[in-house]
Amino acid sequence: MTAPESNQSVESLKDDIQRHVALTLGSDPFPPRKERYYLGLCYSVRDRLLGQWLETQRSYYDSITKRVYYMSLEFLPGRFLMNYIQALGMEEECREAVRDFGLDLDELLEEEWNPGLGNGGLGRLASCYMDSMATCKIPGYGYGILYDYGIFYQTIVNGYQHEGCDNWLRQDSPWVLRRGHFMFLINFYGRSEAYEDSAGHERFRWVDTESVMAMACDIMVPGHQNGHVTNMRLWKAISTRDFELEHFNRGDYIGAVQSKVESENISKVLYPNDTSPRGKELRLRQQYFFVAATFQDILRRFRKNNYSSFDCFPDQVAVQLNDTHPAISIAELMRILVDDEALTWETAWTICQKTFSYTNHTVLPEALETWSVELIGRMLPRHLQIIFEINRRFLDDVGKRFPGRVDLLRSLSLIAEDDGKQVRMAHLAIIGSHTVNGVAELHSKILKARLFKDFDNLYPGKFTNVTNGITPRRWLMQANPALSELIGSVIGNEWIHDLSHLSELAAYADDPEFQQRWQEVRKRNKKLLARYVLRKLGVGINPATLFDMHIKRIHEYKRQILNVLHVITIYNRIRSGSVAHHVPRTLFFAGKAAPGYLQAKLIIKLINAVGQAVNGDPAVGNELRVVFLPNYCVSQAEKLIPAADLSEQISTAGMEASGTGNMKFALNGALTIGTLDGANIEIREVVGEDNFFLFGHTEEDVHRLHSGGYDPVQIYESNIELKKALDMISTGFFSPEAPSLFRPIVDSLLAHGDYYLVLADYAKYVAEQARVSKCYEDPALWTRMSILNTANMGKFSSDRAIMEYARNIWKVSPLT
Ligand code: GL7
Repeated sequence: MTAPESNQSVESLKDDIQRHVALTLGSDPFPPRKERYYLGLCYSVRDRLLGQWLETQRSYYDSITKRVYYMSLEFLPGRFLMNYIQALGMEEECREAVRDFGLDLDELLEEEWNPGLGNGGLGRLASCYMDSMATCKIPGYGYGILYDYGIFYQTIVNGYQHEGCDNWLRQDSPWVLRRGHFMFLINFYGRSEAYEDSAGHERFRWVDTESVMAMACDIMVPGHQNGHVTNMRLWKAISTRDFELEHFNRGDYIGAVQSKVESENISKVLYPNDTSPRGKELRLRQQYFFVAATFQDILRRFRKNNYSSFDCFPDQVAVQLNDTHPAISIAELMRILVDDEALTWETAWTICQKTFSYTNHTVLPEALETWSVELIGRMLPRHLQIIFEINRRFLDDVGKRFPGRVDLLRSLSLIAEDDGKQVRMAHLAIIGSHTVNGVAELHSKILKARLFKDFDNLYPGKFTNVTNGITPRRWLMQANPALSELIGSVIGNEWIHDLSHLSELAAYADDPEFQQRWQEVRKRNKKLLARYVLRKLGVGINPATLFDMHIKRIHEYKRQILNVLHVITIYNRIRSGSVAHHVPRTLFFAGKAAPGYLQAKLIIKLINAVGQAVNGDPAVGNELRVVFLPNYCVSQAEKLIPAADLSEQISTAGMEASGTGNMKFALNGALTIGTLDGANIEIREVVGEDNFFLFGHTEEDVHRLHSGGYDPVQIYESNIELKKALDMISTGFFSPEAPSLFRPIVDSLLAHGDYYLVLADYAKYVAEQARVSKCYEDPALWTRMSILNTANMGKFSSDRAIMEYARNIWKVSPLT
């Protein structure tokens, strides 16, 4: 169902916008003001989707269909307004309606704040998957937390990252529908009490708990022009009245208010690490809060269908654990089934294993979540008991199958003993799920061959791969309207629903006229970006230069440092007059560093310091520019990516699980310089070796070098350009006011063994960058490569990924 014709007319839109300005906002519609009309438009668009949303939700009930619960502590949906407008197919009408009021739609769109409810790739992936679930009509929901404060707002002050509050709900979002009547009680702390039931069996109950309420807040996620609207349900913590009353009765008003505030802290703020924040009590509270609320909602729906037995639960419910953040779900479902529903342990466990599947998103050891036994025991005493019992039965079983293998028991156990007793959440997720997947072929291979090798031996077939994907609606259609239009003009618009159609572009790769149009679009995008940079930073950049982009979280494994070393090398070559094949470049960096990750923050300062030196040096002129764009977020990515010539995907091989920025760039016609890591490998496979700039050690090399024998100092000593660049950093060339400021960076590379193998890959990287410049000097060649990148990206649609999950893991079919 699409919106009725009458709803879609420009006149009806205009009426609605003014009605909302007057009657919803209580504001005078005259003269038309941007902020007011922006909201008026939001409400008018929302009205047009609500009917579809209600109908979609009703259709789930009517068809008694199996549903997917995508549980994720992070979502990065980006701005909603244009996404909703395009889903309704009403872009032209909206443009015209606001134009008639003397306003510009693109300007209104800029009014919207980005909901920063995630850290990076993992959260953005969840949002791409929501979009694809809606577009592919897979019945399901997203579940998460409505944080009052999202990822911090980054500013750059004197080259340093500063973190500000991201109070995105300050002005109430028109997209968040608060459901005051959907409230669930969530318990914490207390103790587990044994008792005998009427049949004389020992049972347990969780008593003397403290509680908080979870209130449902819904956000619509529309499919693309298909009338299907999926729901994203985010929980907000609300203090319980009982809790308050206790204090009020004691006459302690301030205490009552304080305890209310404290309990509501649960949904206050997103943890800003891009790996997991370890050992933080509030973080575990967030995890359990959202898990417990979600399961009450799942059971409410299950019961509504009047099932006679829980045996059919897995036929109705598929739960996808997005990383281990929701893994406590496994203990929670066991608690519900065993304690509340009085099922036997064996039956409950079978149901669990048939219900859950788990996606792993990282192999970095520091990101694998563990919680101390002490903390879980205190906050979730019954769950700890259940985890111990799961572990006891599991290890019993392993012991029987592999007698005498104490080493195996130790490596597989849910409990790590080395560092105080810790619960390994990944092990719980693996044991409690029927399927575990990695997010790119290499990553899934590493899970099986290294990280979870013993589990793979134990459960052959449990581990699989689903390569990540991105939604073409946001990352091509919305972000790059000019390129979308050009593509549409030659191959039609079916790619919006089925990205494999892009392959039809390959036939035009050498067509001079099409090449010219392709270049014109790219030039236009670069000009738009240059204007944006000028507006934001007051820095002028030249759109005729090669736009080279490294935009993602700042992390040592992503090797922004390697890029900086290349920049310094080019800078030195320019200064010394030896610039073979140098093509003028503008380097774009953007990304946030976790506030507690000092080395990453120092890298930001270094990028800015190098930028200052390079940009201010008259010897450099237009040849080289470095800009750091503050506060990287989804809408900034939408501006940057369509203007990129070169995409930097240069992580140490084996460390980037997949990457999804790499896909967004290639889809928009940027060429990639990258290592054989994550999804780069698969991108290179489809776009062709000739259309990809490859360098660097392989994952196996990295593994070997880490096992011994790697000597970065020797590389430093033997490479003059590298030595010079590093010496400049360590002796204060870029920080004359504090010459040793950047020493920790150089120390990590020389004194501390260069774990991320920056020096090992430097020479090959610089050489490959020279090849980039050489190709760029041949516009016909470059354009051909660019077209072929876009043409071959069909595989990386999140629609393909979602259909793989649906078919192979969730066993659900699209609604017809
Ligand atoms: C990540 C991976 O680092 C990234 O490579 C991957 O593309 C993404 C989605 O699968 O997941 N894992 C992770 O913890 N974060 C990621 O972005 C924050």
